[in-house]
Amino acid sequence: MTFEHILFSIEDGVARLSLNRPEQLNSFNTLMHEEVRQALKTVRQSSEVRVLLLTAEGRGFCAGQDLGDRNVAPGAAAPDLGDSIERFYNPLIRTLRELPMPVICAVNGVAAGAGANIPLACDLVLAARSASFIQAFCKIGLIPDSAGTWALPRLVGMARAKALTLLGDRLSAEQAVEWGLIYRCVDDADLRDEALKLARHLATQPTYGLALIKRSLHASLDNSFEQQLTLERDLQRLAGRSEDYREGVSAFMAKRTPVFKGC
Ligand code: LHQ
Repeated sequence: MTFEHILFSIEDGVARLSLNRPEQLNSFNTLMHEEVRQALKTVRQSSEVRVLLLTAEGRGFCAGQDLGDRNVAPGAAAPDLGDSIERFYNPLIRTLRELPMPVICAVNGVAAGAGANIPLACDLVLAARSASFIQAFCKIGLIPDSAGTWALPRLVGMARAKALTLLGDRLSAEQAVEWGLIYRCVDDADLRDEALKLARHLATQPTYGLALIKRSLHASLDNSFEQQLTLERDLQRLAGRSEDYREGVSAFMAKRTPVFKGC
C-alpha cells in the first residue's frame, strides 16, 4: 500500500500511521483524509493489529484543515463546511474513538484546529515538551469541530474549555498535562521511542479486554451510576469468556508471564 500524504506500516501488532505533509504542517486536504480513512479501514479489518500509533512527520503535528483548500474567493457562494465535517472529520473521529484497541497519539509539535482535537479522540496522548495545542477555529470565525466541543469541557472543565476556544491561545504540552487534556509530556528527543515503547507494550496485552475497558469508560460519560453498574456486569461477562482471561489467570496462578493473543 503506497500513500502520498501518510506513512503507514504494521509490525508486531503495532499499526503506525504518520501524517506526512510536513510543509503544510500536516494540514488535511481531501487526499490525506482519504488515505487516513483507507489506513484506518485496514487497521479495523486486520486481525493482526493490536494497537494504533498515530504520529506526524516534520516540526508540526497537524494544523487542521488545509485552509488553501477552503479559501472563499470574493463574491463566491458560501461553502458548505458542514459537508466537510460530515464526510471527513466526523467519520475520522468516530473511527478513532471506536477502534477496538488502544489508540496512542504522539504529538510532536503544534496541533491546531481539527489537528488539536484529533488527539483527544485517541486513548493515550503523549506530547513532545515543545508541542502545543491551539483551538485556532475562533480566529477564522469557526467553531471547534472534530468533537472538540464535546471533549474539552469533559477533560478540562467548562471555564478552561471556554478560555481555550474563545481566545485561541497556545496551550503548552506541559500545561495540557497539568489540565488533564493529555496523558504525558516527554522530552522532544524521546517522543518517538516512548510512544513506540508504549505501543509495543500494549500490543502484547489482552486487546479484547482493553477494548471493553475503552467502551465502558466512554459509556460512563453519558450513563447514570446504575446504568454503568449494569454495563460493567455485561462487559465483564464478555471479558470472562475471552481466551486472554483464561491465560491471564492461569499465568498468575502458575507465577509465569502470560502470553496474550488479543482475543
Ligand atoms: C497551512 C496551515 C493550514 C494550509 C499552516 N492550511 N497551510 C473543518 C472543516 C472545513 C473547513 C474548515 O476547517 C475545519 C477544521 C479546522 O481545522 S479549522 C482550523 C484550521 N487551522 C488553522 O486555522 C490553523 C492555521 N495555522 C496556524 O495558525 C499556524 O500555521 C500554526 C499556529 C499552526 C503554526 O504557526 P507557525 O509555527 O508560525 O507556522 P506557519 O504559520 O509559518 O506555517 C508553516 C507553513 O504551513 C506555512 O506555509 P508557508 O508556505 O508560508 O511556509 C503555512 O501557510 C502552512 N500552514 N497551517 N491550516
